[in-house]
Amino acid sequence: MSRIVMLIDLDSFYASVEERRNHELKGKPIAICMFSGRSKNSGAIATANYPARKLGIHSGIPIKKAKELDKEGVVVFLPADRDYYKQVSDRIMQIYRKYADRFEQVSIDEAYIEVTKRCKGSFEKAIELAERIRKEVHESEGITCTVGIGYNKFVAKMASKLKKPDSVNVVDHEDFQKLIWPLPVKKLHGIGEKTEMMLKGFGIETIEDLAKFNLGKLKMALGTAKAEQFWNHANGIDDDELEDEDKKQMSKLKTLMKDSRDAAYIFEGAGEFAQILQKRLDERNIGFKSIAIIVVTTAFKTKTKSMTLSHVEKRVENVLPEYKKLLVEFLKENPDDTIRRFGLRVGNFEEFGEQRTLADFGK
Ligand code: DCP
Ligand code: MG
Repeated sequence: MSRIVMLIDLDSFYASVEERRNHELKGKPIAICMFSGRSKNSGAIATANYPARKLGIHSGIPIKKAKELDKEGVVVFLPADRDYYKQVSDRIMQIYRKYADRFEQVSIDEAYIEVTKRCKGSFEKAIELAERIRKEVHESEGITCTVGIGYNKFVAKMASKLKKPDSVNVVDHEDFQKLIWPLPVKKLHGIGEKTEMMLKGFGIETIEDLAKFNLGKLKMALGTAKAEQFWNHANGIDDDELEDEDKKQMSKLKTLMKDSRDAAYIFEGAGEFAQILQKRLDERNIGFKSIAIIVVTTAFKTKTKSMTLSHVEKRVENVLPEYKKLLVEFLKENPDDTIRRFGLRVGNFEEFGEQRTLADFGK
């Protein structure tokens, strides 16, 4: 039975919500602005709907530049209303949860759901389910989404990227080489400009070139962790599981490329986990008072080692040394365990909200 994972990404999310909230906006080009408050037009575009994207307006560009691109003055510029978008997002995530064996929210408008059991390993059933979810989201919130379906998280993500907006796209085992291999290597999720240049230096132009490239050489250029990740992905391999999280704690785990007791090796992915957790904490505007490492041993036993902090911490990267200490102590205390999966957890949350100090507002 094949594993089946979906990545569901809402289309031009903030802009779609605004369009739905105010029917007069329907069909017009819309850009959502994150004003910095320094001067009238300072800040960046959070997102733009597809008609505005045709004019070259997209997330990340300065508001000033977006207004220059809007030569005919047809674009509607709106301030971002994140609290409202968050409420819509929370309701939509509840819809996904109903159908998921496992659920992992990645951002305000993106989530993975594992549906292997629910769809009994059938991609046809998964397509039906995806259409049902899309219908429910559209009926209840009036917005569209794109569902990528694959046999792991990476393939699902690629499937969604290939067919935005408003659609369902499947990449199954047979399709992978046909659909993914011909793409330029920069289309591989996670590859930025620098890595792309480096890969081009090796003559790697397509994802197929990367998949067939010598892994040893790649490791020397990119470091072991990155090289293995990109090379595996190029070959359609990804055994990352969905991290279900409840309201009280959240974690990020990954299977190591090889089982190990070497603390430095095991800890290599920790910086990336910290960034992922930080994004989730920031979205909920919460800090944490306890941290833990989670390990799954070669014998598939899950064990944790935790500690309570003396204060509410906002930034996961600040406590990376504490996580490392927990790992070193764990290895000392468990001399017979070899580690297969490793991850970080944060918990014991406190909301910021009104508790912000005056200093926070002065920034
Ligand atoms: N966002 C932001 N700043 C960015 C990128 C995104 O504030 N630099 C916000 C606005 C988006 C939302 O996050 O609506 C989701 O991001 P996506 O990358 O999924 O972009 P969209 O949903 O807007 O568009 P797409 O249809 O490409 O998914
Ligand atoms: Mg989106």
